[in-house]
Parts: sequence; structure tokens; C-alpha cells
Amino acid sequence: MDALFITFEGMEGAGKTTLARWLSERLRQEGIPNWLTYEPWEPRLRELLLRQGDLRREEELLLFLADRAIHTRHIRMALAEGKTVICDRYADSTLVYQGYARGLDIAWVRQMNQFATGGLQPVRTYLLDVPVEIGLNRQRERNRIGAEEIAFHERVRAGFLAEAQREQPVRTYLLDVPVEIGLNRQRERNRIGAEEIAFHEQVRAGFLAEAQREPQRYLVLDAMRPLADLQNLIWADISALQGSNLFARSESESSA
Ligand code: Z5A
Repeated sequence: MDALFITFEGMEGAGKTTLARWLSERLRQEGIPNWLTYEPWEPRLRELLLRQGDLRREEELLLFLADRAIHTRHIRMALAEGKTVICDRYADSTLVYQGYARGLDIAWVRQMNQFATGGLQPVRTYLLDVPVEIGLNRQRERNRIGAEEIAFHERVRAGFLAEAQREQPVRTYLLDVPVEIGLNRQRERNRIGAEEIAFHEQVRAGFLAEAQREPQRYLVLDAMRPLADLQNLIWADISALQGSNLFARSESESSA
């Protein structure tokens, strides 16, 4: 099989990470070498982008692009080594989040993406489309225990402190932090995901508009369907792509 560059896109909670992981494992079982990766990629930039509260949208854009430029170099190396690359979010996320949803000029963001990627484009982008409320709910439900009341977390903290006192200093090294601060850190982990519903609606509409613009690259999947159905659809599509011998399009092809 030729090395393919495949991306998963969609709003938060659509199922990108779940399906990207599944695809990587399925390829591995078939003996197909692959690299499962994601964006934002570089740990310090990821931390800055998802946590720092006071970024202007231009600053946010430039940081995502810097991250992509570095990441793309590694993606190209993996492809050159014959590895299929599966990427959880890529350039389309910038177009949609910073362009469609934050309101930066879309044509300009497109050009900036071209600059950061050197023209590398995925051969297939799976767009997992889900109503905004459902995506956000899935996200919240993912951590049922983390979503408990403050009183619950106070009991957890008191329990840890009691245990630490019981065993001190033999076994327990406790990283203690007041409950409110811990929970706030948790919420701030993804500052973009914490935006209003209207923002996420723009994201969803943006992805669908892009999918219409490039129907040969995008495959839109109804992410309300059971995971097993989505896996079957993706696997059938990957098999067809292998048959058609596609490789990640190069600069010259994508700008033609
Ligand atoms: N961002 C940006 O603004 N510009 C850019 O250029 C880039 C990113 C690259 C990255 O966050 C944030 O950065 C993101 C966009 C912005 N912010 N937002 N919003 P991230 O990478 O940390 O998180 P995410 O990309 O939003 O992914 P996610 O929140 O983890 O969602 P997901 O990967 O699509 O969903 P999941 O984790 O696979 O599934 C969520 C839950 O739903 C889980 O419990 C699953 O078991 C369940 N699930 C999944 N599929 C199904 C189906 N089909 N049925 C039922 N349940 C399901």
C-alpha cells in the first residue's frame, strides 16, 4: 500500500480521536505501517494555544501555523518512509476555526495554510458531522466523574490529604491544589472548546462549506451513526483509496 495522508476533522466531540485511533490500530493489524498524530502538535505550542486565555485571533492563527509548519516536516518524513499518516485535525481546522468562526479573512487564511504546509494536502479528509449540542454533550459526558459537584471534589481532596497523613512520609507524595483552582485548570484546558454555541455552529457550517468546495477530498460522515457503521464506511473507503494508488498530493498538484 502506498503511504496515504489522511485527516479527521469536525467539531469537538464528533468522534475524530476515537476513529483515528481505531484506524491506526486496524492498519497495524493489517501490517500497514502508520503514524497516528494530531494538532496542535508541539507540546509547548499546544499548551499555549489551548490554555492561554488572552490570545488575539491573529496571534492564535500564527501559533497554529507555526505548529503546522514544524509538524508538516515530520509528516513528510513519515510519508517518505512509507508510513501512512493519520492526523487528528490539520489545516482545515485553521480555515474553519480561525477563518469561518473567528472571522479572519478566509482567502488569506487559505494562503497562510499553503505557506505553512508547503502545499501538502491530505488525500482524504473524513469530516465527522454532528449537531453541535450532541458533540458538546458527548464531550461533557466523557468525564462523568470530573463533572461532579464541588462538594464531591472537596471530599476527594480531603480523602487524599487524610491518606497522605496516614502514610507520611513513606509512600505518598501528594500534589495538592484547592478544588476550585484544579477544576478551573481543567476547564481552561481547551479554551477554544469552551466558546459559545454560536461559535461551534459556525465551525460546523464552515466544515460543511469546505466539504462542498472539495468533494473529491472530503468524505462527510454522519457522526450520529454507531461507531461500527462509521468504521465500516471508513474501511471501505480506505480500501478503495489503496486501489486507486493515491499518494499525498504535492505542491505542484495542489496548486494546479
Ligand atoms: N483548533 C483550532 O482552533 N485551529 C486549528 O488549526 C487546530 C485546532 C488544529 C483542539 O482541541 C482545539 O484546537 C479544538 C480546535 C482548535 N478546540 N475545540 N473545540 P483538542 O484536539 O484537544 O480536542 P478536539 O479536537 O476538539 O477533540 P475532542 O474534543 O477530543 O473530540 P473528538 O476527538 O472529535 O471526539 P472523541 O474524543 O473521539 O469522542 C468524544 C466522545 O464521544 C467519546 O466519549 C466517544 O466515545 C464518544 N463517541 C464518539 N463517536 C461516537 C459515536 N459515533 N456514537 C456515540 N458516541 C461516540
